[in-house]
Amino acid sequence: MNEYFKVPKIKYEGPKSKNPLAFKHYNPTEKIEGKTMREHLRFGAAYWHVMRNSLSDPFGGGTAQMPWDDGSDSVANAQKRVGVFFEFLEKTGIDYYCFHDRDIAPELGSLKESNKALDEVVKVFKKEQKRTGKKLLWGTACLFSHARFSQGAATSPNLGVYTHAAGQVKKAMEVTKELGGLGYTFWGGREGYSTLWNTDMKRELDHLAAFLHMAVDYKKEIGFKGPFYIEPKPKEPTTHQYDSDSAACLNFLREYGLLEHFQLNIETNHATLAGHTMLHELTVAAGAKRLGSIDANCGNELIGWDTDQFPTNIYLTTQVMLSVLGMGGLKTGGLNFDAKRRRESHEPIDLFYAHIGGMDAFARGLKIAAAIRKDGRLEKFVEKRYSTWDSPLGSKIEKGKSSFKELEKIALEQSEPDLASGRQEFLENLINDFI
Ligand code: XUL
Ligand code: CO
Repeated sequence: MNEYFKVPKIKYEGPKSKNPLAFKHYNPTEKIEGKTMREHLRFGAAYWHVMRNSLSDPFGGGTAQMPWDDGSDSVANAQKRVGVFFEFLEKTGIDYYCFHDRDIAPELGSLKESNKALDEVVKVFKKEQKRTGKKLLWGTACLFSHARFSQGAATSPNLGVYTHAAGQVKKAMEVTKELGGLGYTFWGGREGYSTLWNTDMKRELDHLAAFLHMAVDYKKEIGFKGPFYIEPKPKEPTTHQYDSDSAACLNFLREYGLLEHFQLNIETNHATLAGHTMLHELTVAAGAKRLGSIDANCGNELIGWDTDQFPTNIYLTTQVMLSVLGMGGLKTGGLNFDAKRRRESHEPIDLFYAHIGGMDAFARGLKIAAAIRKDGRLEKFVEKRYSTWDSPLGSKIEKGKSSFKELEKIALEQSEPDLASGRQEFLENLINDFI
């Protein structure tokens, strides 16, 4: 078998190791809260970034060295990439992966030809999955790169584009199922607008909902059991994207009777583009019992676009893992590194440094989050902050059984409430004790 990366299998060597090609914190078999790190973290690699991202930017072409890739659109080239990718998964010890249909196989002259090419490449994925035990976390369709989608796919003003998108998603769902995919993601790359002068927003949203209802119907028809995920993002590429944040997605799903069929896939850089913290987005999703999966990355907050960087911030990973542990762990979802190297990091080995760093950052976040939970002071503080509600009147209100009349009567008689401090600084210091 060919070996494309001149790198050994990455092992756990512990915090004292100076080896940059070793894990210092991610010890897959180490148990935390009764589960191994591997079971908690469920790392995924993004095919589009690992195998297809040339690292180009608006001012210059790709820099990434990909000696295995002949640069052609041939099926043979696409098939060869699969072997390279699985070597990467094996060497990093990443158990899951995600793809767009057009990352793994070329888009050819017609949907028919593209579908045929996809089938040829999927055969190689099947073989490689069997050989290595790696699993597909989720599949998706690329409804944003081709020029036909420049004005949207499921929200296109053009019916022909809409039908093409439907045909493409149908096929992407089929191959996801064939590969035993655990979920299927919808990221509405071009579902939004550049200007409202040319846009019938209500009509576009109705069309999007009809599209997703057809996807739900087809999912039932083919017996695909995994969840559908919607991935919020507020802008880029469009000026305003309909799935702008967790709350907007939940509202859309609720309004169109889709909520029971969807969960959210939350991505850090999308959260910050929306003007939210990742913790906010996770908390909104988890509150609605809709936190399904995570696109693990971060952005450069000094610039206003999606930089898709590898997560190295321990505060961030701690918050993510507190959310994940708090909801009882990821079920079908995982931590998918939707992250790319900087354009300057063009050597294949940089892919390893990037993923090792992200995995170690999440392993530390997991250990820290578990320690904060074990300590219990943070949780107890929050519980206590609401303790006035743990009373007959509080529970009456929470059950929707009180009234303004009743509350006014109490308010007129009671003395000024004794409000306790929110103790933000105290809590920030407490968290720092664990980091
Ligand atoms: C784009 C993005 C996508 C989705 C899948 O910002 O995050 O790659 O994750 O389509
Ligand atoms: Co993403």
